This record gives sequence, C-alpha cells and structure tokens, in this order.
Amino acid sequence: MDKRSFSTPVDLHDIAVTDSFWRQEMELVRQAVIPYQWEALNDRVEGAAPSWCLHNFRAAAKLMRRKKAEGAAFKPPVYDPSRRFNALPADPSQADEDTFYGYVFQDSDFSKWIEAVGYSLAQHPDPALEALADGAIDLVCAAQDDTGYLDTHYIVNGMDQAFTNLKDNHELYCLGHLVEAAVSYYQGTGKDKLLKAACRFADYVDERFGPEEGKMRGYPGHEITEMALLRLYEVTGEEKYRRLACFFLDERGATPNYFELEGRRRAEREGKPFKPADYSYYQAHKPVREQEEIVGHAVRAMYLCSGMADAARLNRDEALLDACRRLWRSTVREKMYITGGVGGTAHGEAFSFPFDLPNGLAYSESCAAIGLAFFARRMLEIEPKAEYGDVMELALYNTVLAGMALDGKSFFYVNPLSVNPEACRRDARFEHVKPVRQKWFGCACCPPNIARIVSSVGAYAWTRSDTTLYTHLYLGGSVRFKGLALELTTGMPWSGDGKAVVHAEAPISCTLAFRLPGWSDGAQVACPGKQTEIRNGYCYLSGAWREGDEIALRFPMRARLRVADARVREDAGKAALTRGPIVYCLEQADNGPDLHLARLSPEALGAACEHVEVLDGKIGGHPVKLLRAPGKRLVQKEGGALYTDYEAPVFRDAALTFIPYFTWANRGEGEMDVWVRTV
Ligand code: FUB
Ligand code: ZN
Repeated sequence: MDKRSFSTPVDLHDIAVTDSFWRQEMELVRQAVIPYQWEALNDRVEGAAPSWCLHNFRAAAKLMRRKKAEGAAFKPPVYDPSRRFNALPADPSQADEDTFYGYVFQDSDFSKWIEAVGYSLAQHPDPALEALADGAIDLVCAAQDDTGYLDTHYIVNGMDQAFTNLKDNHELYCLGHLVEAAVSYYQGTGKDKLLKAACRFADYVDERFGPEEGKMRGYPGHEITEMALLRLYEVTGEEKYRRLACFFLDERGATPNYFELEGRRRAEREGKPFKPADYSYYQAHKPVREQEEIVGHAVRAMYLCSGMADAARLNRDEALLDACRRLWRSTVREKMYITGGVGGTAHGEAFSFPFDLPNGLAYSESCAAIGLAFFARRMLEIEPKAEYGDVMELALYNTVLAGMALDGKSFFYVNPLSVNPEACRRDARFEHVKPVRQKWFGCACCPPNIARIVSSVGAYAWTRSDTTLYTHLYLGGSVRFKGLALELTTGMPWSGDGKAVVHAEAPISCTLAFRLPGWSDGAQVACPGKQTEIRNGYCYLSGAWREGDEIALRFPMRARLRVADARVREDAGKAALTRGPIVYCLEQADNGPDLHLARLSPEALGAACEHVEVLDGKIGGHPVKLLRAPGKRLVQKEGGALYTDYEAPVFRDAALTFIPYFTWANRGEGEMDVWVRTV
C-alpha cells in the first residue's frame, strides 16, 4: 500500500460547481427536492405514502419531556415485540401522537435529509433553509434519551429491549446515518448541536459494544455505522470511534455468529422456536477479510465495503484492502448492470449469483448504486485507478440520476433495464418494479439518499493529498487546492472536450492528476512544460503552476455499441448503446409499443457506430443528446393462432431513437428497454 497516493475528498467549501448539468441537478435538490422531502417527512404530500419520520421524533420528544417532568415516577414503555410494526392508521390525520409508526429505521430518513442540507449549505448559504434545519435538529435532540441513546423506535416502544435485535432492528444503522448527518451539518454550517448529539449516541454505543469483558460482541445488521464512525474519527480525532468501527468490521461473521446468539436469546425470551437465518444476507456468514464473493443485501454489502475501504486506508491494512479489491472485482466484473446498478434480485433486495442480471426483474436499488459510488470513491482514495472512477461515474450518471424525476418530485427505488407496464400491474413477480416514479415510499430509503449524494457530488469529483489534486469526475466549476484554483470547463456528459485553467497569485509546485475516462479512445490531457506521467489511467502533471496555465482535456466521445459477457444469459444477442458515461435506452414515447420487436442493425452500425446520429433534444425541458440508430422491427403475423409453423422472419426498417437512461419515465408510462436485440 503506497500511502503517498492516499487522498481524501476536497472540502465542499472549496468547490464551486457551475456547469449547466450538475449545477442544475444540485439546484434542483436545493430548490425542489429538499423542500419537497421536508414535506414528505412531515406527511404533508398529498397522495404520497406517509413517512412518519417527524411524527416519530415528535412522539419520542414528548415522551422525553414527560420523563424529565415525572423524574423517578416515570414509567417507561415496555417493548412488545409483536408490535414491531404498529398498524398504520388508514388516514394519517388519525395517527396517535404517542405511537411509533413505520419501519424501524424511519429516523434515518431525517438524517439523510439533514445530511443533504449540510452539503447544500456548504456550497450555497441559505438562511431560511438553515433555520428550518436548525428547528428540525432541535426536535431530534429533544428526542434523545439522557443516556445518549437516540432511536425513536425503541424510545417510544420501550428501551428495555434496545440492542436485542441487531440483525433486523437497525439501531446501529440509525446511529450511522445520524453521524453522517451530524458531520455534514457541522462541516456545512459550523454548528455542532447535532454533532454533539451524535457523539453522545456513539459514546453510549461505545460503552456497550466491544471486545472487552462485559460488553456486547454484536455489530450492525445493516452496515453504514462503520464508515460513519470512521468519518467521525477523522473529524473529531477521537480514537475510540476508530476502534469501535474496526471492532464492528472484524467481529462481523466471527464464530459463534452473534446474530444467531441474539436470535436464540430472543426466541427463549419470547417462548418461540429459534429459526436460523441466512447470514450471508447480512454479509455475516464469515469474517469480512475472508469474503471472496459479494453477496446478500446489496446496499448493506456496498456500505460494508465502503467501511472496509476506509478502515484499510486509515489503518494501512493490506489484508483488508485485498478483501476490498476482491469484493470490488466480484461486484463490477460479475454482478453489475451496464447502468452501474447492483442487486440483481428482488428476493432480499440482493446480489444474485454471478452473471445473473435480469433486466425486467432487476432490483438495482437506487441506494445500492449510491453505495457503489461510495465504495468506488473510497478505493480511489487509496489507489487512484481509472477503473474505480469509471464505475463511480457510471453509477452516478445513470442509476443514481435515474432514481429522481427531472422535476425532483418523484423517485425510483428499483431501477429496471426493461419495463413492460402491464407486467408491473398484473404480474406479482414484477411487484417491486414501478413503471413511473413514485411520490414517496413507506420505506423511503432512496429519495433522501439521492439528495445527499447529488448535493455532495463535488466530493466525488475531487480528492486531494498533500501534494496532488485528483480530478476523478469532470464537473464544470472550480476547486481550490494549496493556494491555487483550478477552473474546469467541460461539456460533460455530452462532450468530452474541455480545459482546466490554473489561477494562482504566486507559482505553486504540486501535481494535478486527471482521470483518463475508460469510455474514451485516445483520451489526452496535456499541458506544455509540465512533467507528465500516466499511471493506472490517471495523467499526472507536475511542476510549478502559474496563473493562466492551461490544461487541455481531450476525451473523444462517440456512440458505442456494447455487448455483455456471454454468461449474462438475458443479454445474449442484444446490444446497448452508450455515449461517454451515459447509457441509453429505447422508450415507447419515441419508438411506439412492443419494443421487444425492435432490432438494432449491427451490420449497418458497425463497431464504430458511424451511422448513429447524435441529436440535440429535450426531455422534460432538459437539453440532452439523443441517439438515432438504424434499426428494424419484426413484422408480426396479425391475430393468428398462438403458435404457427416457422417462417423466415420479416423485418421492416425503423430508425430507433434512444434517450439517456436517466431521463426515462419523465413523459408518462410506457415501455423501456436498455438492451435491444441485434439478431
Ligand atoms: O433497511 C434500510 C434500507 O431500507 C435498505 O438499505 C434498503 O434496501 C431498504 O430495505
Ligand atoms: Zn433505497
């Protein structure tokens, strides 16, 4: 491990994103998504599934007020496991103000929202938004128990059973999200009220978990706590948070299995038979350092890998880094969709077996693609290799952005690569697939997760070490590093050409490193007079930088016809069109129904796609590049018998119009396909 190549994200205060693409996405989050989600968290969006998130904090805060007022006379609620999911009132206005509703992890939706607010405020001060967030933080802090414990599910239902079901009940996950939120808000605003609350909860957990005699040897049933505690360690310098995170990582999957132990204890207490679970769903089937294949719930797996990568970097832990590399390879070489989505099966929202990547039945949860971007960035922080940057870019531009409507007011949880709306409506196997984005979800993990990653996209674009500024993603804007400002002008994601101009009052010696995108043949980064070295798909330019130094970025971008490995059964005989980092798809709105009859004409296209036209278009008012490719349609026999004798197929010419995958389903309901038959 060469720690000279280690880097960490550039502080968002030092970044200004100004290009027309990402600036617009970030402004959408700031002006539309954050306010909309605040309404959703307060159950005020008509026709949307209630969140209960703020309701639960209010119920917990009320209970805490009562606890303080009554002192020793206070009788805490006693947990009833059969009420883990309290029946939801048909009409939210009929909700009981003292009852917890929704999933056990509803608190995390607030945390993701506040995290997005923190990132946004770092780059765009907004006193009204900050005042709203401060008020929300006051409420959340009022819900905290005086021990530091802060999880409304148990506070309201009975803390006597706190930490008795780590496998499923998400308290440590909620801690993780709270920490991420608190750090972001602290970094964005300088305010530490939430940070103090998060530290108190983390301290409470630290006092109860660990290898020491008398402490619990458990770990999160849903990872995130690990990377969050490591971030808290980096911000506070408190060694205990690093120790706790590493304990959680290394204890996972140890024998005896903790989830089994706690499950047996619970069964005994409740007088029920013990049912073992499949611990690979939780990545707890064996110690993380021994894991070879990425398995189980996809978001959990990606968050785990992200925590492992953070620990590998902070502890210079070669063995852990090797495990990260293995799991990375297993993910991107065998289990990732061409859209950068992961999680091939709805069964457990999980990774399936290698090369099982169904298009229509895909799960590809928005959160899982976000987790893949987290993992990729952390690997880049350790060893800058273009492969990580390529995957991070792919996930962000395609599955992550597809998760949010162009107006920011509806969301996908599941991101299929093929949709037949009738199947979604009538076939229970497709129940998880929605043909249009939803206003909200009972389990709304994805929408605020998209908000937090989009508003912090700058931290994925640039990382820095003492000597080097790395540009991983090409966002237009500027970034400050060691007394210089690097101003990037790009046409991404529609054009690969751009430039970077240095602004510096005095000469500064350092290295500027730029990713050479894998989608570009003959990518070039050049600056006359600077020492140039290409390593692992990055171009390193070193020397004394002066005001006006200009770096030419030339990343030829062309439409590409892509095919999948033959082991991906669903994609055999099919191809997908991509251009730069953007994956394209066919939509009914442009191509009519029955997309399964469409054929790309590879003989006309050729490998170089010279016959694909690149057109300027608009989807939902947003300027995009469309692709028009020569194609055909299979002419079907009309209204005949279900089965007839074979006859040579007849095709008619039909040009095919492709739109960027992230823009699909912004013009109403219809069929969609990423993979199109070529034979
Ligand atoms: O369990 C918390 C979140 O809810 C997961 O990350 C998502 O997959 C959804 O199940
Ligand atoms: Zn999600």
